[in-house]
Amino acid sequence: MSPEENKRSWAEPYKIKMVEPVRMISRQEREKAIEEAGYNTFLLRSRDVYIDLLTDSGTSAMSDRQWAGMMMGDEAYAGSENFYHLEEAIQTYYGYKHVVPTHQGRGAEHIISQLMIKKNDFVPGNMYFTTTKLHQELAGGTFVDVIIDEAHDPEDEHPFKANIDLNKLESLIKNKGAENIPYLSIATSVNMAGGQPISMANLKEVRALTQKYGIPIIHDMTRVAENAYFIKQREEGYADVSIKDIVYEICSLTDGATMSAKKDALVNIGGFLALNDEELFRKAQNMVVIYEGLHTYGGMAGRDMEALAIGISESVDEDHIRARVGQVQYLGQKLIDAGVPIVRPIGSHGVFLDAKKILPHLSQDQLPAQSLAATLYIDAGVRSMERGVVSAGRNPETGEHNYPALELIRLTIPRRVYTQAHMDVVAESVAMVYKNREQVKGLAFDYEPEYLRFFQSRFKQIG
Ligand code: PLI
Repeated sequence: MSPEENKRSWAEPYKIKMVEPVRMISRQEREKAIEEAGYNTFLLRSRDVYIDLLTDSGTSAMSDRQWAGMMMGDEAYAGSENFYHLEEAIQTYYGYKHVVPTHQGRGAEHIISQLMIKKNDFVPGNMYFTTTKLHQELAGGTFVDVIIDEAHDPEDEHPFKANIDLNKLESLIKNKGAENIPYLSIATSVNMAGGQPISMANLKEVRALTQKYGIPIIHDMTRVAENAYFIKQREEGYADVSIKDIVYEICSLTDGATMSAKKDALVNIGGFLALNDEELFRKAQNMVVIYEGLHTYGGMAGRDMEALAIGISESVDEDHIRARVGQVQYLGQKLIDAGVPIVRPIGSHGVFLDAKKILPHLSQDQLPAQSLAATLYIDAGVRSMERGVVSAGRNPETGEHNYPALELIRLTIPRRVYTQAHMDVVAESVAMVYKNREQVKGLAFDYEPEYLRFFQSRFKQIG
């Protein structure tokens, strides 16, 4: 594209064929709703939400091709035709040899963790993800963060904040012994860092280092196409490489993958574990029948697998990914222009507000991000998600809160769902909340479940 063309306005590469009405309830009703939800946006009813930016997981709009695929569901218990379509799509676009379907990402995380991690193992990774880390811990392992330091600084403009710090990784291997490190857990487009990418150069270096010690790499490929988009934009030598080829190359540098297909792959439900090692695959295939379903459906209906096979091909489409990440950049830039502190650079799947900076009058024990998310909902019915101390949970040994450096709320953009006008409303609402930030009060836990507490905890206002 010429520089002039690049400057011209552009629009979504689709038109809308079906609509789902949304409604804005009154401020008084919103105040009541969030109080009844224990100030936890996960506990709101979706009918009370105007613009739902809780997550991009399973909330995207499927294409007409995907819906047509849904009608081609082969709901046989065993050997569904749709499974073979899915297997072929995964082999074609990602290059992994073997596929174990699961109901969603955490189903795959459960299986790989149980199969590969033994008690007292260490699992290094480029920042934790909630469900991934919990499954590693439940299998007896300890997660160790080996991401570069820049990832923990919301203001640092490093273009590849998901990169692995090779020194941190190698000293872990030397200290703990390669035999106690079952695999390196690498995520593309790191969620908790703000949707930040890993570079191909770093991935290649990491591959060389881990190969030296015989440590395999398991790839959390939930948002791999979005990571590929940033590589194309930012990394030397990739401007003219297709997203499809970049995705394939990333996968080729790893030994297996867990996938929550509810994100990149544009479906409302689904996931898989992909592996190159035949023996490990056989074990995973055997295990999936215990926890998920037969090895040719793994918790998905035939129609879900068909929609997923089609979604995978659409996820690497150049126009799609440009519009998808472009919409996130549009919202992020509006917030930067309004002076709101957000994680920089703007991420791939959402804009992350820096609650520590916005609410300096609250300590991390007063749960600033949780409180900010509740306030934003009250202002305009916009639902976001806490990604701070509540999400980080407790240290399983000491029982103390984990205090992450990043105390954020995430405005997560579903794919192909909202318009630019919705983004404008969100930006106005965030700017309003930012203006009145001194009035935001802290929160304290009222109820706290044992696992993944951010989903179900309830809070009460303090001060
Ligand atoms: O929600 P699942 O079980 O399909 O997938 C778990 C999962 C694994 N890895 C990553 C990077 C994720 O983002 C992820 C789920 N994320 C959610 C639900 C989110 O709101 O970001």
